[in-house]
Amino acid sequence: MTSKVSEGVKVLLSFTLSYAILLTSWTGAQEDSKVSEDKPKEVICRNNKCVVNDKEQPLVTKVGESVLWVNHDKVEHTATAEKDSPISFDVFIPKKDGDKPGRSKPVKFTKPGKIKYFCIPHKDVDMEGEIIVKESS
Ligand SMILES: [Cu+2]
Repeated sequence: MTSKVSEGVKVLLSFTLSYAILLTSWTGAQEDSKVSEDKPKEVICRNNKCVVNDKEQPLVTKVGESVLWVNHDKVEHTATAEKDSPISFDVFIPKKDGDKPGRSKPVKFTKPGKIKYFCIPHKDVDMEGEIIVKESS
């Protein structure tokens, strides 16, 4: 009798667990697609580096989409396109305020191209990044 009860608990537990895992992964996927469709893509500034998905550079985006910079450093940065870049921008990236990271204004891309950019105060430590803007299909 006792073994039957514990068997039942085991089955119930494993069912609950797999359901929980399924639910978690489904929610994560939903959130991901929402981010890429409605919100600007984000470049993270950390330790005077521009980071996309932990390491990945360049950031690839499309015409009509926007990009902004989120700063976890206690110093200000800029995202400034190189002079020979086909698309020019120069945005100020505020430093973090307490626990709240600084956020730049979004940059919306209106034509395709490959952009190299840098941070004015940290060009000497190679704080730079690259964005590829693809034709929207
Ligand atoms: Cu900087």
